[in-house]
Amino acid sequence: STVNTGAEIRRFPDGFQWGVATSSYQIEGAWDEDGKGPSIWDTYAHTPGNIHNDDNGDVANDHYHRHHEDVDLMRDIGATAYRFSVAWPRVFPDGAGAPNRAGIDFYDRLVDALLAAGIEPYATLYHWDLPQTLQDEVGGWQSKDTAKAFADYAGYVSGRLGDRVKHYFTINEFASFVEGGYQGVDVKVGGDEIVHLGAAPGLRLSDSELKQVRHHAVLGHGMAVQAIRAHGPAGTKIGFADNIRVAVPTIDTPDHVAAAERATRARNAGFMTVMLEGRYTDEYLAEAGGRSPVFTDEELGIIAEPLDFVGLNVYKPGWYVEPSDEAPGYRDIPINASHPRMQSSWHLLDPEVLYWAPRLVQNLWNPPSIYITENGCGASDVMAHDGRIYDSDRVMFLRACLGQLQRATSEGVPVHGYFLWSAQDNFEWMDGYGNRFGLVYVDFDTLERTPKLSASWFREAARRNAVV
Ligand code: GBH
Repeated sequence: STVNTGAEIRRFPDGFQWGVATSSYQIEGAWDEDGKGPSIWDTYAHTPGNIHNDDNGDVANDHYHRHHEDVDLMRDIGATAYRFSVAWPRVFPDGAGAPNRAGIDFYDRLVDALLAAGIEPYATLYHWDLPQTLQDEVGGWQSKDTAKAFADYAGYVSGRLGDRVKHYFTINEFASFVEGGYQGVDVKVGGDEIVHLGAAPGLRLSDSELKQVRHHAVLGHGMAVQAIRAHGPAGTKIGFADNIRVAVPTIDTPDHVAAAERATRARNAGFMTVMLEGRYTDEYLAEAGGRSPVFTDEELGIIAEPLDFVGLNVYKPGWYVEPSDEAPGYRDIPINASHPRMQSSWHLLDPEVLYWAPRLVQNLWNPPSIYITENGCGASDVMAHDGRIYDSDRVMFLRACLGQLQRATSEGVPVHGYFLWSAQDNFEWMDGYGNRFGLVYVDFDTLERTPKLSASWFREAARRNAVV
């Protein structure tokens, strides 16, 4: 008699992509080689005091020179897809003007290597490494000129790679580079000492000014979608990869789920909601004095250019909500101190967010297709036994998260792929090399790569297209 093992029951739909993800600044290194211009992250990380241990991405994983080895590793891990980002200042050293042939040639070689290994390339066009020239000359995303330059660059890349790259994500995590880079937060660290946490370019704009930056970012997204459709071959598929803030209901009943939908729509008003609805909510327009953003109806149309898919970076619940009879129809639930976390200070643990994120997005906006463009966790590693690298917490995390994602697909939510962050340990922004997210361990002295226990788990899950 046959026994239904978990793997037989907990299968994903046929054709589901088992991907891994990285970004240019976090792995490439070669920061000033072959004509690449500096990015705001080069500048930010070269400024003492911004990054843990004053680490930087000058060498990082040296992926620029080791991409063949890295593609082999991805194939060994069983990845069917790879989400990488193109470094804008490699392709346009000054952000605009003449393209740098050697820069685009690198991605050309990478894409060929991926296809030869049977791995589908998915390209992200902006993962935060803005050309420094655009920051210096027009104030980066504070100016509409940056949105225009982004669209020109996106059109050029899709024209050059479009015969082989069929899927593009315009922008990665709007809130992370807009809120982090253009405002940041002051945090109390013991006693009265206050530390400013941020991201490149490290500005401190007002709430009202920030709304204009958000507007230029979503406008840049929409203009890039149009440019890719104009320059790439017919059938090219386009979306964004956003870190949606997910309101998680504590009870799965219609009134609680409706409250979570209202809350999720409201808290994503400056990014996902306007990109998928083509209008700013009245509540959002009234925020911060109501004078910003300044925009036209034509721009709203561009921002809401129809998409082929929505990409969601999902690590943690945004927060929890319950219904309320008073406006806005939901109430935030405080999170108590003993709620479990993963290694990163921000990383609240709730695997169910991999179920709720796509389900709420489907209920609210019903996109044709959804990808989980990032999920994963920072973790320490144990190398104690037989020279092998053990990361049992990551295995726990992945199995639980993918179990919830499988639950969503089994209920008909159209999720067509999952990209694990990350293919390898890499430069984790403000944490430098002090926080490891990889399926593959990287020794940052020798740059030797070694797959972890979690890589064995991923390979088997991908092979069976199921939670194992
Ligand atoms: C993603 O960023 C990035 O796309 C990727 O480059 C990065 O390496 C990866 O995840 C792992 O961190 O409001 O509590 O969420 C996520 C980075 C976004 C995490 C902003 C912290 C702010 C605190 N972050 N977030 S919170």
